[in-house]
Amino acid sequence: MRFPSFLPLIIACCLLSGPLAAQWPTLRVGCSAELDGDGVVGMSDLLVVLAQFGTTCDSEPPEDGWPQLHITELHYNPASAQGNDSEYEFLEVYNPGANAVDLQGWSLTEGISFTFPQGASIAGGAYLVVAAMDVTYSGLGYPVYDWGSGGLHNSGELIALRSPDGTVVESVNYSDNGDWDSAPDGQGPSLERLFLSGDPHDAAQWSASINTGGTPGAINSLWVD
Ligand SMILES: [Ca+2]
Ligand SMILES: [Ca+2]
Ligand SMILES: [Ca+2]
Repeated sequence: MRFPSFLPLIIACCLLSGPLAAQWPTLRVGCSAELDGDGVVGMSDLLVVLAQFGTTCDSEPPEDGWPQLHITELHYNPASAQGNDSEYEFLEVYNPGANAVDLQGWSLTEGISFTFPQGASIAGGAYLVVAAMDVTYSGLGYPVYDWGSGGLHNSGELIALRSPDGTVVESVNYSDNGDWDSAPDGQGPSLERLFLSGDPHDAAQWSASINTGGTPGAINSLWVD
């Protein structure tokens, strides 16, 4: 029979709430185990631990909130002359902050499904690329990750960047019609962000790159911010 790994904790709970509690000396030490705010390390703190048993601790938002990262480029329909979508599609993420951001547990969802692995990070002021095939863009001086299966729809779709607790830090519902520039839809350029203020769902924030294949891992060709 296999006992749960937290069994010793339950036994400790029972002992501390029983006769042993009366004999337990009251010590004044650094109280990192004082979890429920009543000023005493006791049974109620153990219950707090049990209630959160098995959860990971890296999904809590930092005190000043999740850093604002941006989706700055989408190459959703590379031209046939460049190659197949399954080899050349990418999206770009930009960190406008001064500090590096640990990306472990961050994810891209909706249109594609990708979670950044342990050790992933983006430096302050830097770009990274998540691609349909990482080898297409690797070795070019910026971090590249492979999103695995699936791809970016040629007619547009919703893409979301989420922090480790699932908060949508940024999303864009790009398109190839209406007010959206249609040139990125198979004519060669990527779809590039022009500026960061305002709503990323607004077509006015985006334009076709002046470069065939876009500007992966680098500032966008028509950047006006
Ligand atoms: Ca595509
Ligand atoms: Ca294509
Ligand atoms: Ca770029």
